Amino acid sequence: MDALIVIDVQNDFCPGGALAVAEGDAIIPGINALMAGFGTVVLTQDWHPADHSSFAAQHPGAEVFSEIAMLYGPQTLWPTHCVQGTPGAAFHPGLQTDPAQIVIRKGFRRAIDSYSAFFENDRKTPTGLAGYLRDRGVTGLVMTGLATDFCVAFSALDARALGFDVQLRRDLCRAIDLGGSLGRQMQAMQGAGVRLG
Ligand code: VGL
Ligand code: ZN
Repeated sequence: MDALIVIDVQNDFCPGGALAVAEGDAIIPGINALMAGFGTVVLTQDWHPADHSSFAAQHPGAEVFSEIAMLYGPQTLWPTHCVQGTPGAAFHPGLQTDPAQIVIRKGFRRAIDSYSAFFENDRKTPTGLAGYLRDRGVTGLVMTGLATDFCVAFSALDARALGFDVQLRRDLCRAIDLGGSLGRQMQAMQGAGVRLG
């Protein structure tokens, strides 16, 4: 059985938002149209405390989009985005949320970011989504959402490592593309056996 995974279709990742992805909202009608065909629909929601350590503003003198070393590895510093309970963290109003059975929130611990729907950025703290999917008999995932080269790619790569069949709907994703990140992550996903469609 297949599940539809919809990554971070939130106001802050859409045009006008704090970390806007170009055309981020263009994928919404296509994602909505897919939902009815899946018995399991999962939404993820980037959900940071206001002082989250991935925000450049928490590191005096640090530039937005620069990279720093955290205890768990390199971390890109982002504009303040998706702060818990703010309009920017809400799902885009155009996204259908009623068909989703579960919302996975991630990035809620101040000291650690979480791009993937499966593991935090230490690559080992699980969100619980793998167990949820396995318990429901899900073996294949169709991946959509924002951003292709960060949260979607990390989720797709972790899903492959966990043994799921993964299809990336490139037409239903949009990228940030920071310093060649989109090309690198597309290569990584192809190498890991993510199917592009
Ligand atoms: C994301 C950067 C920071 C994403 C989330 O959803 O791809 N990117 N937080
Ligand atoms: Zn974030």
